[in-house]
Amino acid sequence: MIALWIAIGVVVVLALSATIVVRRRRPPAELATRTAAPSTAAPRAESGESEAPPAAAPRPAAPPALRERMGRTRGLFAPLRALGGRADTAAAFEAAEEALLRADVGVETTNELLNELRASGVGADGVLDALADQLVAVFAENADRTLRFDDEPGVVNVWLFVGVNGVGKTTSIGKVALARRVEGRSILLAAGDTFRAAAADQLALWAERAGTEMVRGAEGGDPSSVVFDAVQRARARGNDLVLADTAGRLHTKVNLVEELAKIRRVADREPGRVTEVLLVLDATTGQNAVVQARQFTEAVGVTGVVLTKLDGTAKGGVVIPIERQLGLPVKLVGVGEGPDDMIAFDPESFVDALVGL
Ligand SMILES: Nc1nc2c(ncn2[C@@H]2O[C@H](COP(=O)(O)OP(=O)(O)O)[C@@H](O)[C@H]2O)c(=O)[nH]1
Ligand SMILES: [Mg+2]
Repeated sequence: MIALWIAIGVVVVLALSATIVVRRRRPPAELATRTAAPSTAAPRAESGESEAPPAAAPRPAAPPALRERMGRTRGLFAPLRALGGRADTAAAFEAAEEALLRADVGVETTNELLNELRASGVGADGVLDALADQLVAVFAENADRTLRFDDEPGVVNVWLFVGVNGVGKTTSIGKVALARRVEGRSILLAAGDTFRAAAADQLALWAERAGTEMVRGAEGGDPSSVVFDAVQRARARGNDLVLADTAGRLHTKVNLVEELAKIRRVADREPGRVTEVLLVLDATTGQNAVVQARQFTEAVGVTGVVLTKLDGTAKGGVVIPIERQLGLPVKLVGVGEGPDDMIAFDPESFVDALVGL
């Protein structure tokens, strides 16, 4: 009899907590695009793009929820959450410090955040809430996370994807190409990683998946001329956006930096216009991602970050120093290897997923 009552109790508690979880979930964010000059924008839909009709475009899949994909970072705040108001303030701060460090927020940023929190005089039961507010405030500093797109007629937008080898540049281009096709943009891919033929082959697979054209050069060829040809071709075909892949080797050597600067200059020549330089960073590398972000920001003007592999890592906290120390907005996050595993970075969902209020 007692066992029956316990079973009923467990079912009721589970049902209640499921309702709370469902209620807390926010609608997933779309991949937003900001149009640079809305007042002079030409109507796009009637511009007679040579792409396939909308019916043939890939169908939008529901974006994955960050909370479910955040992997192991999320679990790090469980001990602090479990403390509730029962601990003394010092113990709560200790748990917060441990969670931040293990999430790879980094020593410097962790200390800064906790010092600010201490100065606010918050007690043990308020640490988690105050930390969540503080993190939301960090992200509010870089408020614009939309992907920039210039609607001026005749302009070919170029989004350059830069970053070291293996971080997920090519995969991210594929995912973005699919998402843009879904939005009705007319895209062309540029295989600017000419280091190995396999790099262009990999991009060609994504081009096929996304139903877009791709321009490639010879192995070992000049990446700038590939991007130049892609812009010309895009203009001739009526494509309004070129997604350009680049090689990520030798990032500490001067020649990659020079090469990227040259690609950027060439891509910016009429009718091309570089509207995004997206630095791709691998979340699993933790603090190393911050080092890379610093180097690339100095070398080429980065306009936003794509943080990949947020699934299955405990180092997702690295977005905090990237935003706070470098002032770079994280615009997209990769949460898997599949074509739909890319979502717009939404700070509130991230903080919600992280501290799990
Ligand atoms: N789990 C996971 N794997 C990813 C993600 N993005 C890319 N990858 C994988 O990371 C590896 C390197 O990606 P690639 O695009 O070739 O990197 P690139 O050298 O920068 O172009 C591949 O095996 C991808 O499938 C992601 O968001 N999550
Ligand atoms: Mg690649």
